[in-house]
Amino acid sequence: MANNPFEGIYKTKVDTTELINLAFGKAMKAKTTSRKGSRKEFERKIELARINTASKVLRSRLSNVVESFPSFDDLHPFYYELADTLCSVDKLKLALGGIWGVYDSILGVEEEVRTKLLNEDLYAQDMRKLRKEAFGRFASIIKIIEPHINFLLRSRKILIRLPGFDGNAPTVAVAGAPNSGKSSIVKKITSGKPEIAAYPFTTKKLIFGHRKIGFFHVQFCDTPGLLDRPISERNEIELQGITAFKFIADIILFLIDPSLEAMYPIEQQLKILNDIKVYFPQATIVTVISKIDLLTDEEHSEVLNKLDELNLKSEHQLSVSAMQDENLDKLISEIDSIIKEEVISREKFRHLTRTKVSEDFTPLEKEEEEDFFLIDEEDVLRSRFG
Ligand SMILES: Nc1nc2c(ncn2[C@@H]2O[C@H](COP(=O)(O)OP(=O)(O)OP(=O)(O)O)[C@@H](O)[C@H]2O)c(=O)[nH]1
Ligand SMILES: [Mg+2]
Repeated sequence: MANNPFEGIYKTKVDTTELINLAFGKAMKAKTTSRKGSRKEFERKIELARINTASKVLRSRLSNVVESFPSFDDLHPFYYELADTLCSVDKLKLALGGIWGVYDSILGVEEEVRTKLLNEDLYAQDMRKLRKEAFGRFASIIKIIEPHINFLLRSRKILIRLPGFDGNAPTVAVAGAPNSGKSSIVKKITSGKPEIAAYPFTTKKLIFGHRKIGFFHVQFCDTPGLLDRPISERNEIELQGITAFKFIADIILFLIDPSLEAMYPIEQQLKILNDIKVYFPQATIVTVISKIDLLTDEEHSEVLNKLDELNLKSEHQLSVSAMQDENLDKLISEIDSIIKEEVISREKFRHLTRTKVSEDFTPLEKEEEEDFFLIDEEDVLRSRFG
C-alpha cells in the first residue's frame, strides 16, 4: 500500500518560545576548540560560537519543517485536494514561505554580528552585549512567524492522518446519504474497520478497507454521508468524499436506503444519485439498494419502479442486506466483473498490460508472430497484484 505523502512531515514538539529557549540553551553551552591567545581572544571565540550555534539551531529547525513537506506541485491530485479542503493549500504555502523567509534574516543577523566581533576592537562586555542584542533579534524574528508555526502544527495533525492509497490498485468508493449503510458494507466485505451507528454523520473522514477480488487487491473507500445540495454548499466533511469520487474512484457503489428507518426521503437520495452520475462519469456506478431485510416485497418493487421512472436504472444494480449478509457475494462478483471488463482497460491501468519487446528480437512468421505477442493479461495482472 502506498503511503500518505504527508506522513513524514516534521514532528516538531516545540512552540516558538520553546524553540527560542532550546536554541539559546544550546548556544550558551557552546565551547571553543582552542584556549590559546589572550582572555579577550577567548571571549571573542566564545561569543562567536554562541551566535553561530543559536543561528544554526534555529535555521536547521526551520528548514527541517519546510523541507519535510512534500512539493505541492508533485502531489497526487487526491492528496492535493484533500490538503486544500482540510487546511487550504494557499495558507500552507504562505506559512511555509513565511518560515523560509526568516531563514535568511537569521543568517543576516549572524553575519552582521560575526563581522563586528571579528573586525572591531571590543571589550569583553561589548562582545557580550552584541551577542545579547543578536539573541533579542533572533527571538523577535521567530515571534514574527509564530502564527505560521502554529498553523503548521495544527495542519500536521490533520495531514498525517490522511489515509494511504495505492494508485495502481482498483478503487471502489462507497457513497450515499447519511446512515444509508455505507460503513456496514465496507466493514462486512473488507479489512476496514469503520464505525457504525444508528445516527447520521457517523463517518467523518475517508476510511480505507481492502479485499482481494480475483487477481486484484481492491481498495474500498468508505465516505461521509452526502446531503442533497450543490457542491459549492458542501462542508469539508462531505468534500472529502467528493475528492475520492473525483480522483480515485474507479467504481462508485451508491447506496439507497428505502427502509422506513431511512433518515432521508427516497426522492432526496435519488437526486444525490443523479448528481453522482453527472459529476463523476469516469467511474462505473453500481446502484445498491441497502437494508433489504427491512423491506417488504412491495416496498422493494416500489424503489425499483422509482429508479425506472426517473431513468436512474443502472446496468449494475443490486439489492443487499449487510446485516443479514444477503447478496454481498453477488456484490463482490459484480465488482470483479466490472474491474475485468471495464476498469482495467482504462488509461490509468494501461501500463499494467504494456510489455516491451527488445529491438534485436527476430520476428517470426506473421501467423506465429501474432500468437507470440498475445499477452495473457491475467498473467501480467497476477504478477502485479499478487
Ligand atoms: N436492518 C439493517 N440495518 C442496517 C443494515 N446496514 C446498516 N444498518 C444499520 O443502519 C445504521 C447506519 O449504518 P452505517 O453503516 O453506520 O451507515 P453509514 O451510511 O455509514 O452512516 P454515516 O457514516 O452516518 O453516513 C446502523 O444502525 C446499522 O446497523 C442492514 O442491512 N439492515
Ligand atoms: Mg459511515
